[in-house]
Amino acid sequence: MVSERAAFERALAEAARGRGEVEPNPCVGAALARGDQIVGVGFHAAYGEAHAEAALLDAAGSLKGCVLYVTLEPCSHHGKTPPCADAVIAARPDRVVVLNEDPNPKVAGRGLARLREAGLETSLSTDEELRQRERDLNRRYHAHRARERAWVVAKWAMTLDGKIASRGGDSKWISSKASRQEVHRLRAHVDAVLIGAGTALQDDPRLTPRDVPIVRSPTRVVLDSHGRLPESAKLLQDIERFPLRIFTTERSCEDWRKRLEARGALLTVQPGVDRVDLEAVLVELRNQKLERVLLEGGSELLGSAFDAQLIDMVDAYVCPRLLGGQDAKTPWPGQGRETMAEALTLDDAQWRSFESDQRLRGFVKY
Ligand code: AOF
Ligand code: ZN
Repeated sequence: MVSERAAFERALAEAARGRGEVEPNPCVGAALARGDQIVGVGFHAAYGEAHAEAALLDAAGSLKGCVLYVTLEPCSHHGKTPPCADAVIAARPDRVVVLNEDPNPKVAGRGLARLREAGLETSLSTDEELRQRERDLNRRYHAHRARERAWVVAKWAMTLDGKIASRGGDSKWISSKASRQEVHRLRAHVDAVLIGAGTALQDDPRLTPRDVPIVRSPTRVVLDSHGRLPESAKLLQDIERFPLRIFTTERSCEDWRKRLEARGALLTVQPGVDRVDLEAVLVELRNQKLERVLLEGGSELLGSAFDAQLIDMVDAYVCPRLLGGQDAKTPWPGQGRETMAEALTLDDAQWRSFESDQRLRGFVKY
């Protein structure tokens, strides 16, 4: 017989494979045991994609005579995917063991209750050490649940001397083709892609995922305090597939708002401010179920997001080019930090290469 410990060791190792790809979702892993063998595993590999149980069940045959071990309670709600509890019930393993309940109020014990009501023998593990390892693995998930705003991934590509655009504002292209392709893949795994109006004017980007499988259709979001985005902007194309939301202030002209709305953009006016308040935007996005946001610049917006401690994860591409110059753009202008003791550090930082570039991905610790 595979021991509970051995099965969960494997399931936890599977769960950890999703780190960096699934946040703010939890890392979840599953293992299927029959007799003295683990006959199947699965994990939640990327935000918006299949949950661990679904990944395992897709690959497994009959579950008769099997025990299913899952690191987190199977979900009971319809999110981006159907409830895992229902899939487990349909597959009918002999027994289900889970490490911890899902703190998501939409689940919170209901997944386990559903399995029991369907007559499946279901239990929570009593191994405190294993249960604690699951909580440690998902401490960012728990912390995120306790707050109100969306999760923010900041992405930028910079030259070896740390510039994200030349002094003339040019940034096409700092990074390699492979890096840019990876960014398109990331756009397909977020709910929203966010930029400032300066970048929208300078680069005229579309912000859509291209030449990659579309898992989600991200909403494009522009912070445009003064109403500068022209009607000719490429962001106004493809608006049915990839919604466009613009946050502005009372300083933008009414006529401009009406014209963009007529083109299908969703306008939100923040009252009583001269500049759009990023934190309020992130709260609003989460209320709209846009949980995972990719912040793509520019320099000013990244800087104020760092100053305001609103960046959760960083994807920084370091590229073998140099631009030089005092006035070239950097990823954190604004106030910054005075001493090394106050410098931000990245947790779980990992390097990966994309052609000639290196990407550093890590979680920002405040
Ligand atoms: C599971 N198995 O592998 C994960 C679960 O946005 P969605 O639809 O992917 O749903 C995310 C929520 O689902 C997340 O907040 C948490 O409650 C649960 N995550 N549940 O049964 C999994 N990743
Ligand atoms: Zn699920």
